[in-house]
This record gives sequence, C-alpha cells and structure tokens, in this order.
Amino acid sequence: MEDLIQGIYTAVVNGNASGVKQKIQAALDNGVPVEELLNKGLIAAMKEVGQLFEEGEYFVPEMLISARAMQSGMVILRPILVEQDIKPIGKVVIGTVKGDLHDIGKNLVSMMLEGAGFQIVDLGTDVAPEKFLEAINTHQPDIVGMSALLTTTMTNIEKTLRYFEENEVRNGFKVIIGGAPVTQKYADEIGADGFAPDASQAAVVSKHLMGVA
Ligand code: B1M
Repeated sequence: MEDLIQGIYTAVVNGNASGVKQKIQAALDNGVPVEELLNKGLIAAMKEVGQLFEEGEYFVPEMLISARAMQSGMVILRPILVEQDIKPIGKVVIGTVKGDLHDIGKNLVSMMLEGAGFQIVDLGTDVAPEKFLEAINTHQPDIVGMSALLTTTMTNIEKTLRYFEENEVRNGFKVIIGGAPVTQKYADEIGADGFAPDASQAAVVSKHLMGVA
C-alpha cells in the first residue's frame, strides 16, 4: 500500500500526469482509502513541489507541470471525495480583479491551493466587485483570493474590499491577495488578511489563515 502511495507522490513531483492517473486507479483497485491517496499522495507531493520551488530547485514551469499532474489525479478523486463526503480544509473563492486579464499566476495559485486540500471556486479574470459578492453569497467561502498583475488594476483590490465592507460581508471570510505589483505593505495598508509573493506561499499563508499548520 505504501508503495502505491509513494508511486503517486513521485509521479506528481516529477510532473507525470499519465503516471498519476494510472497509479491512482491501481491504488483504488487495491482498496487504498481515498483520503490516504489525497493526503499522503497528492497533497504531500505538492508540499514537496512548493519546497523545491522555494529552494530554487523548481521554477514556474516545473511547478505548473506538477500542478497539472496533481489535477489529473483530482479528476479521478473529486467525485469519490464528494460521494464519501470528505471535507476540504476550506473553501476559496478566487479571481483576477476587474480590468485585468492575466490568469497564469492566479491559476497556479488555485492549483497549489487545491493541492493543499482547499476546494476552489475560480471566477476567472476581469472579476467585478459585484461578481465577487455574488460568489461570496452563493458559496460562503472561508477565504477570498484576489490577483492583480497591473499597477492600474491593483487598486481594484482595495475597491473590492471596500465594496465588501459597504455590503457588510467583510467579516465572514479572510482575504488573501497577490500578483506581481502587490506587496505585503499594500496588503497591510488596505486591510487584507494575507499576502503571498508566489503560489507556493499562497498555500502556506492560506493554511495559516485557516489555523492549520
Ligand atoms: Co501583460 N503585463 N499585459 N499580458 N504580462 C505584464 C504584467 C507586464 C509587467 C509586462 C511588462 O510591461 N513588462 C505589464 C504590467 C506593467 C505594470 O502594470 N506595471 C503588462 C502589461 C502592460 C499588459 C497590457 C496592458 C499590454 C497592452 O495591451 N498594452 C495588457 C493588459 C491586458 C489586461 O489585463 N487588461 C497585457 C496583456 C497580457 C497578455 C494577455 C498578452 C498575457 C496574459 C495571458 C494570461 O495571463 N492568460 C500577458 C502576460 C503573459 C504578461 C507577462 C509577460 C507574464 C505574466 C505571467 O503570467 N507571469 C507579464 C510580464 C512578467 O511578469 N514578466 C506581463 C507568470 C506567473 C506565474 O507569474 O502572474 O506574477 P505571476 O503570478 C505569480 C505571483 O505574482 C503570485 O503567484 C504567482 C505564481 O507564483 N500571485 C499570487 C499571482 N496572483 C496571486 C494571488 C494570490 C497570491 C499570489 O492570492 C490570491
């Protein structure tokens, strides 16, 4: 059983999507519990990928390839997790703010968060404050994530936060922000709960916001 899980772990770290699919299916056929596959296989492997990125061993392309391999495994596991009512560690509504069409970084953040055990509701790009609010009311997230890549659209993060306050929903969730022009200083100034400079740290900070190590 440990060999099967180790195989999944290695396939994710190596970015081998077809290997992940085959090994997950083999493990399921051998009766390995889905929670073990998720926690010791996919999530543990993505944690390792995050560490390799922080140590400078992996760069964005390697991280993307591993994240896609992890997601190919999630395609198989997701319906089983729903069926068995296995809860994610939290729900994240995420989007790139109004006026901004950049989504490569935001997608990578979503994948790393999913790899860390979060359920993701991805609103895409050019997300107006009203659309964030609608998603908050529908999905009741634990965390709202906002990404901005342009100095001109970064200000829409603050506008969206103020819109949440005007609509009296701001206290129901934590807010994490990021993107090339975004800094910890800016996050502090506008009252965001968390900032991450990259996708790996976004997973660490989000878990911290949920009070999970
Ligand atoms: Co645009 N663009 N772009 N672009 N683009 C930049 C951002 C720019 C720096 C290029 C430059 O001039 N050197 C510049 C911004 C300048 C500024 O504002 N300071 C720029 C510009 C000006 C523009 C246009 C205005 C160009 C034009 O039309 N005149 C235009 C704007 C369109 C719009 O959004 N309305 C535009 C368009 C585009 C494309 C559509 C062609 C394309 C986007 C494709 C896509 O995303 N689907 C594009 C691209 C690809 C880039 C560059 C080259 C790469 C961005 C990227 O994907 N990086 C970029 C230059 C650069 O960064 N070298 C540039 C890789 C990605 C993994 O990193 O997105 O930083 P990044 O995400 C990181 C972190 O920031 C962090 O984690 C991620 C992963 O580690 N992070 C978060 C991101 N979101 C987070 C959220 C979090 C936490 C962390 O919590 C929720």
